[in-house]
Amino acid sequence: MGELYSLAGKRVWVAGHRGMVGSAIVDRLAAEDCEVLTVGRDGADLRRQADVEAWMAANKPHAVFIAAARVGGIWANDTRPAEFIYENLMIEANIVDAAWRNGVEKLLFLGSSCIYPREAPQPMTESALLTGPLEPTNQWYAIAKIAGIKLCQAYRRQYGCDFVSAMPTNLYGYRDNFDLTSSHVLPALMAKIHAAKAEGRSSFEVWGSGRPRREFLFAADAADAMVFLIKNYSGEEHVNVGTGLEVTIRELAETAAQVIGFDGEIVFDSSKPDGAPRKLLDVSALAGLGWTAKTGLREGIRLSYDWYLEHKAPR
Ligand code: GFB
Repeated sequence: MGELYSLAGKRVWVAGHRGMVGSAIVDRLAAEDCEVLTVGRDGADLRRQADVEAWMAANKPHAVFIAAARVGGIWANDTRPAEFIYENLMIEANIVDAAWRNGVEKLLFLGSSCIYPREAPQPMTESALLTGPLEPTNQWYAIAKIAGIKLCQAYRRQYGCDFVSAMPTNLYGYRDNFDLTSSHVLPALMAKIHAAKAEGRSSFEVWGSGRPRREFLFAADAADAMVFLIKNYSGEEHVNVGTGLEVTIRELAETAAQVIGFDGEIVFDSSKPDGAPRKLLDVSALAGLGWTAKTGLREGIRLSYDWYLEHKAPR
């Protein structure tokens, strides 16, 4: 089936180009015949409507990826609720509205699998949205991202905008955030295992019980899925983006330790929250469109850890 939308010869803005997903999308777009536009905070504060309107009017992108967001792991989400709901609402509202005003042909909004109810039947289909209470630790971010989906749907209905939404699962990869207070689990484990190994310690700490299950998609694969969707999908409903595979946090820690080459013990810190017990995505809608993930977890951890060693590991 031919592409619904071609990027050839187009100006494509990647909002959030410095982040893990945004930078992966910029890397992936190198294979497309398009002009990639980016803007730093000094050029436009995406939380400020006037900044976004001025930049959009001056640069007139044909297509937009909203990969800009205030993101973080369970601890950051649970302890900084105002930042997570305010900044994400402002960024998405400013960009979606300015995109409409400036005639953007195609926009893809990135959300997260935390938008689904804590007890949603697993694996979670797109139709599970808003069918039950959210996971408390990330309800603020989830509400903002649900609003983003609704923004794209509303502008499609009222103004005919071809704006679509993608809901990726937990992501990891190059240029991830390895700060232990704000990061997601996998980069945190890599940093902690690396430190334990380097310091000759006999154990490393894992938050919670180790029993929650999570799905992990390598960021470069996620970027490929986003480019695939902006070209091949046009519809109101958001699309799940993941691998359809899950592991327990204990299995994840054991795998990361094997890849990194550390055979010490895991110490579980039960004072930290487990968060959602599971949040496995049903990825059959995306598969039906013609895309499936390529990078397995062990290979992705190896690639990510090699990047960490080269760019982030303490010397
Ligand atoms: O990745 P994570 O922070 O976010 O935590 P969520 C996943 C699981 O890993 C939780 C456990 O059960 C954590 O308790 N975990 C174990 C750790 N050790 C660590 C550690 O050292 N650091 C961290 N961060 N976790 C996020 C949402 O939920 O998922 C975000 O809060 C976003 O908004 C993201 O949706 C994709 O998977 O629990």
